[in-house]
Amino acid sequence: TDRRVSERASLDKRDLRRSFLDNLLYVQGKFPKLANNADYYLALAHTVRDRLMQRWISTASAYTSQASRTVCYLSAEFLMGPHLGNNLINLGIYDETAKMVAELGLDLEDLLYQEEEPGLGNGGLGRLAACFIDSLATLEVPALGYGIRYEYGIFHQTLVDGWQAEKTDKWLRYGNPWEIARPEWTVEIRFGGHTEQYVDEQQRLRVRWLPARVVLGVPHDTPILGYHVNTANTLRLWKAEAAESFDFGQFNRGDYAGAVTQKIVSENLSKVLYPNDEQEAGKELRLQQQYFFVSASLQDMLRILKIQGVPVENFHEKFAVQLNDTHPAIGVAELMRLLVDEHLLVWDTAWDITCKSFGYTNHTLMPEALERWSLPLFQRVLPRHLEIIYEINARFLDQVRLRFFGDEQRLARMSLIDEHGPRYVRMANLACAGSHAINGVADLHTELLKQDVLKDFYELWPEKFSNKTNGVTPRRWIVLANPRLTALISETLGEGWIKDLGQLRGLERHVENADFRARWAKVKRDNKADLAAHITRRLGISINPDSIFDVQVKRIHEYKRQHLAALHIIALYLRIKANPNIDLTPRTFIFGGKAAPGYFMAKLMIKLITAIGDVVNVDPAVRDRLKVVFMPNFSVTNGQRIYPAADLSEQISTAGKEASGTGNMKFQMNGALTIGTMDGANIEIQQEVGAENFFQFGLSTPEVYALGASGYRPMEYYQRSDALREVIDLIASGFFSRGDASLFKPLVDNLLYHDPYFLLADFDSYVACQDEVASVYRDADRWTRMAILNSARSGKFSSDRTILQYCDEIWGAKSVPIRLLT
Ligand code: 26Y
Repeated sequence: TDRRVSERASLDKRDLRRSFLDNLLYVQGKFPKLANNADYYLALAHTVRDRLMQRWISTASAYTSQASRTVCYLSAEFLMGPHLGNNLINLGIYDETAKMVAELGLDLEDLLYQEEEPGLGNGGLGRLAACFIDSLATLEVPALGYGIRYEYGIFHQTLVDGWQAEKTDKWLRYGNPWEIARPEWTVEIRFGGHTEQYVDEQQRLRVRWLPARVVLGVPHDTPILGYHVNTANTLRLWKAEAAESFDFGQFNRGDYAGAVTQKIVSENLSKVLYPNDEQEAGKELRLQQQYFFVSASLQDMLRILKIQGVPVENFHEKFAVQLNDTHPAIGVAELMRLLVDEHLLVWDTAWDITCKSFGYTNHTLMPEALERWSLPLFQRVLPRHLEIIYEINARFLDQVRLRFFGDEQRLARMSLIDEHGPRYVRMANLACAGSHAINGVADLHTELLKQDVLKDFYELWPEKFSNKTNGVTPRRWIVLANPRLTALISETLGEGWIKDLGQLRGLERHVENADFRARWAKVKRDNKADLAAHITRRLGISINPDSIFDVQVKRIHEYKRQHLAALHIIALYLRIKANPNIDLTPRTFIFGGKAAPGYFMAKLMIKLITAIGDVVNVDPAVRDRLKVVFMPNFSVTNGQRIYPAADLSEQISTAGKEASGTGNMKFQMNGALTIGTMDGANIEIQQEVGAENFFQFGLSTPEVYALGASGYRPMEYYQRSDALREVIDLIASGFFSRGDASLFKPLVDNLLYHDPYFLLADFDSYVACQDEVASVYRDADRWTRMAILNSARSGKFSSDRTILQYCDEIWGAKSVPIRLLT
């Protein structure tokens, strides 16, 4: 048996092949003649999984025996993307495996595309969590990601007549080879009911929570392997199940249907990811989801503490618990409940432990995204937590009262309870009060938090605030997504850059080397040809790979201003119509992104883009100088095809609205130039690459604020700019909607009479900047130099850098190298 174990862990090509065929037989129950690509994918996934096990076990064993601090990243979303390719890269067997399957007549890429990606997130926040756990493992930091195992991830987007349509994401349909259920570590999570006071044996007054129902949380673990290290950390996602013992009463009374209904209600908890981002919905099930995974995770930490024989008083020494936005902020009240009600600690000790454990990351400046729960709803779901929040609030406001004597308005603003009108629990205030560290996700964002959204908290506790500019993992976003660029960079610099992205600076020395530039340009050209072929295959649109690939992929939002890009396309179209022989640099506009299903304006923005494409792509007068493509179902998988093929990265949010952006970094690493506003991390990208290598336009944040304060009248911009007026008039006329002038009226009227995101104010500046882009692109060599410098100077935006800062400045966590157990 020893030999079997080592063979199943061996990275040798012959053993890989033997395991692969073995798994096809013993896991899939197929022989090669009958097997399809889905079978081969699963056989390969199991082959790779076998090779993770030894690392995973060795890691778990090392963490159990050592007293090192563990990072617990609490996030309602983990947008992981497919695991197989990433694990092959991190194990260092990608090329070997490609050869091995090729010898069997298979194409590794085809097998990789069989994997249904776990889309357990909406966008930036969920993908950031995924990049962070990759970096934590690569940096060998003990860490657990805690979240929800949604049965349905983010919906699958299709286009029907140019409108978004949603389909459920049945990602678990064919099973999930990457997870292992751990039913032995199931926990109970309580909901509803009421509380009562009692006196314990020591004559102390205590509170007992008598819940109305109990749901089980069953952990499902996925190994997260670091790059070329033995560390395999764990992503632990909770699945909700019915507590059997609870329906038995009903069952025995003959209420079979009632018992089954109870089961369904319980299992609904982890059924579906809410597809809204940046727009608070206040749904009861969502609060239940949040409490469900947070309570399960904190109970799990207490279990681990107990195994290790660490007293609960030392909780904060063992764990650094990070709140990914306010979605898990109920954890502050839950840890207090666990420590005070269940572990019988005195309040002050429990509060000290809680504050030392939690850190809070804010991801938004948009008021409509700040989570709050109506008091009656909160009371109904979490009666004990409401009492605890009242107690936290009373003590907290006492502190504020002393510091800011007589400032009643400040008290009202800082209170954990919003009492203007109907009352709400404010989750950001709870997160701030219960955390020792509060951070934003880019320099500008953190400054705006301090000056605006969290100003009162900053004035009370300036020392708690810091910035942690976001980053993304170069393993997935360069090595896996862009093998051509990876080969070129590694031939030029060696492979050190993959773990130390600052080394990309070494490319600067090659900018003046014409041969290097030619190779660089060829990589981009080949990537563009691949994407063009993909688009033609899937959408039937022919694409010129020598045109500028001008790309905007991200969630659809008014503040992200995809419709500003749409206005620019129409302006170019109008130039062609006015002057058919105009010498225009050919462009392919590529859009992708999902709209929240209930967000009418975002869905109308998608329709506008597809409607423009329907006209421009077929008008013979355009002569292929413009193409507009909306790629359906933007996802991690599709992103991996798109970023490597982009020339121009559109980062055009209204200044002061995008907390950071992370797509901007993925484009930059892959050698795209950015056209962007001075918003989020764009500012830091420009600082790194230099203003001469960045296309900047638009109002700055102070200018946006000033214009808003002075009474912005978008109509004046419409009247003043001929180009803008013609564009708006053409949409309003029904030209893009087969004469139906009413279709885009809500969008047009919103721009003319409100324009809350200042599109019209930024239009002229955007178009002028785009003209500059077109003229620079004509000098291919100049463009390539700029592209190389963009990649060369992207080192700052590795999530490894971000995570090292969190470790040093917030978590106090250190790397623990893992020795393989044999
Ligand atoms: C409350 C609920 C409706 C909600 C659900 C998801 C609210 C917000 C979200 C997601 C927010 C999000 O993805 N924010 C993005 O986080 C990125 C990572 O920090 C930033 O780069 C990006 O600017 C920000 O919009």
